[in-house]
Amino acid sequence: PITIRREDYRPPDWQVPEIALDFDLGAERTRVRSTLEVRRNGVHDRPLVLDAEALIIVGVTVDGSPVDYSYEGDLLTVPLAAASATVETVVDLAPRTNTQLMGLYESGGILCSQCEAQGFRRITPFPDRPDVLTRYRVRMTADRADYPILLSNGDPVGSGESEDGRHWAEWNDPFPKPCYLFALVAGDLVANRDSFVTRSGRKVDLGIWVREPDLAKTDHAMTALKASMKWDEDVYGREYDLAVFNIVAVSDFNFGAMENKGLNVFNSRYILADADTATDTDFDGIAGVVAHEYFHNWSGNRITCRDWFQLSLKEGFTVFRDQQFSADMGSAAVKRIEDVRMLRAAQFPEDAGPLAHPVRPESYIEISNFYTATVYSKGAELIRMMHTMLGAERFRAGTDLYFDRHDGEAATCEDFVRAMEEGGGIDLSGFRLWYSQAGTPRVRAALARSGEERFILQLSQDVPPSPGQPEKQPMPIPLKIALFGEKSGTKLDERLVLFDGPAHEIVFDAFGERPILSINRDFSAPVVVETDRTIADLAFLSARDDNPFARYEATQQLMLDTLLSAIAGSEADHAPVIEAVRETLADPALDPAFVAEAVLPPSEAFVGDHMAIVDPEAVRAAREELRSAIGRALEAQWRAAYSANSANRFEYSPAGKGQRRLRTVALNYLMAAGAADAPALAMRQYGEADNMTDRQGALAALVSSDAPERHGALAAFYDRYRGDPLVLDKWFTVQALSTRDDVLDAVEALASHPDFTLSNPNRMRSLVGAFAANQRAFHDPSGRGYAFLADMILAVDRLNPQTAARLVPPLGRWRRFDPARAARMKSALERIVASPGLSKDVFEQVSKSLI
Ligand code: HT7
Ligand code: ZN
Repeated sequence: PITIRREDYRPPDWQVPEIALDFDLGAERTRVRSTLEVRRNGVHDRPLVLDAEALIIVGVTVDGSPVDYSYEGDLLTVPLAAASATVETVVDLAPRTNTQLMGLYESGGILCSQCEAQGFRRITPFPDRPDVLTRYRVRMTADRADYPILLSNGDPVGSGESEDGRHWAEWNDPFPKPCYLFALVAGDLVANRDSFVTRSGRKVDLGIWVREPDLAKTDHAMTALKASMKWDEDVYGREYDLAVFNIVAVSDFNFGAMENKGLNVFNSRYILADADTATDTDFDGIAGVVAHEYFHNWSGNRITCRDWFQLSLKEGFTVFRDQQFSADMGSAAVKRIEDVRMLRAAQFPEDAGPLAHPVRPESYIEISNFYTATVYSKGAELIRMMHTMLGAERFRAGTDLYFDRHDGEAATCEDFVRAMEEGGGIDLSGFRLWYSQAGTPRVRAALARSGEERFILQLSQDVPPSPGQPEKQPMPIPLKIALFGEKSGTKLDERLVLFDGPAHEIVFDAFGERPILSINRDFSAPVVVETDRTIADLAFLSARDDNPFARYEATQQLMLDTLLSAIAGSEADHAPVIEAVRETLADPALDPAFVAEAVLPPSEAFVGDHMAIVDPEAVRAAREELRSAIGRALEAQWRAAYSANSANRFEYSPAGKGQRRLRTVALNYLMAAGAADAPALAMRQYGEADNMTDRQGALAALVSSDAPERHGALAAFYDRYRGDPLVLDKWFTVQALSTRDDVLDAVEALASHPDFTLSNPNRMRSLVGAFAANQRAFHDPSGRGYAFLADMILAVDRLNPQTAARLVPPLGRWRRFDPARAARMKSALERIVASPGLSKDVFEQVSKSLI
């Protein structure tokens, strides 16, 4: 396969200012007639080369005359002598057999498109690259009974009847866009309709389109959409620009959602919600993804990417924007904790493994493999660091300049940084390194007395090597720090330190008492911090730090240190953790949502990430022992927390969410304590729940236990929800994530369950993706977990290479495990790479994982 390199970028040979698309739609066969106005870009004599993948070419004409074209290796080459021409292509495709879910495909009887990153070439021949901006006019003709609704980008401009029960509709998008933002949907859909009046007084018609039985589950998404539209006006001064904004939900989708201009297409899991079927996490996810896709209208659509190496320009910035939105809509502290937990769970391991790449990658084989936690979440952290260094007002001056200067363009990460420098008044020369250098910096911080009068904070950093980058330069790291007096408990100092060399010292005059260091407050930089703080220091901060994130972090560090020393064979002293949890539970000033986060021990994977060689059994045992000790020591407190947070009426509100979360955390601690009545309590919670959060929480607690009730609860859940695919996904996931010893058997059996299918990405991930995230079960010493995943990857690859490739990273972590496991993981990878007919998606991930 060919490697594409950032340094090889050159502008397109031909621009396409206009396109007229005419679709004769059918699930078995769709005919696409495409009329391109093309214009030579610069002085050259190269032919027009159009990307065209898996298309049946019916005909090609230039200015109305047939032409001698060639179609080889996914490229359609059309000789053109003049500086401009009208090129018409006619092609056929078969949406029903398109299992890749890229291009035009069928999902639950709906015809829908997915073009990012390179799906448009599977619909019609076109220069499929984001720096070709085109105005689209789209006409669709389809059977009226099967496809009564015909949607595309922009505004509807006409519709009518055709012969034989067919009808047509025409849409026009006045904004030039790259072809990855093209969308088409045809189906039997109904809409939740609403409207939004923009700050300049324009009315926008909003529609969320779903299949009729799902209509009642769309109100939350609509509320989130309107809140997003208002928020983007208030916080970034960005107004929506078309008269119509439509969203369509489909069941088969490779990703979360897609920001096509004026016609977002969503994975139904990010639209459909009601109390009976969606958890609070689902509700939050819906609001976040609806906001994310809406915000792309400016950060991505009005200003798009010059090439795919610039992907984080739109994705990092838009993730940052959706994180800010969610923080403003609920608890900012809890949102930050969740975002950091995600970053550490997905991005830190990626940055430390064989697939590590910079936020702006230098090369790729298959761009779909670069929709990664690094490009998205670390990319968002880069924007956040600029926000931290500039402050809200100057950051806004920077984004205003960026939006004004580049509106209507295909821009680069460099353009964004330059706008921040000029608009915000800051020199970011050194900061650019964050875009080009992979790896998570490790910061060491030590605070020591120097003579009678002073304290010195010594900082040092190093950035580990990563593939292709053996030597690293020090990064500019903005660290929010504070010092607290050990005796007085008061804050003695607080500042933002920009630490940009290999080492740095900050001198503080004496305070009359020993200061305790609070560092990387709010997680101001995406780094790993190691300090010389004692257990007592961490306990102090856990109870008294006034920065909620730092307070959470201190408790986590306390738990992590306790777990690591137990794993290392020391006599486990659980007392400081128990006391910290006791204090957190007893603090009336704390919000239950925060408490629920702070009292949970770090995940098994996170603990493993802190070991030289991961020992999944030892991690599981130490963590379960700690949970059980906390459960037993604080049984009375857990009972009290359980009762105090057992509200009996569902309300989706920050307070309601926090109470439900803490309630189930308390239930889990009672289970861990071995309380005799805990399974009955879980069963009662399951039976009496008026919402999915409580029901799923109780089910998960039972499924991980030996309680005989677990079978009944699983069966009841299945019977109740077997007709609801999104809820059935939860049934698979809860079993794949169980902490029981028989998970592997259960997962293998579930893979043959009649409701399991590889062709639906949600269902496949609900079992296989969840299982691969269950550290203890996946890393079963027999290697059966690895063999199972390899079989799944190979089977999925035949249908949907993108989805298959996303399953590879857990196997790629072989260097982190003991030689026996590493050998089995490697041999699973070798078996995959030796398989005939492998996609380039899976090939890239597996071959890079073996190096
Ligand atoms: N911009 C969207 C990316 C996306 C995607 C990428 C690869 C394959 C399928 C896909 N569907 C959507 C999603 C987003 O970040 O908003
Ligand atoms: Zn996005």
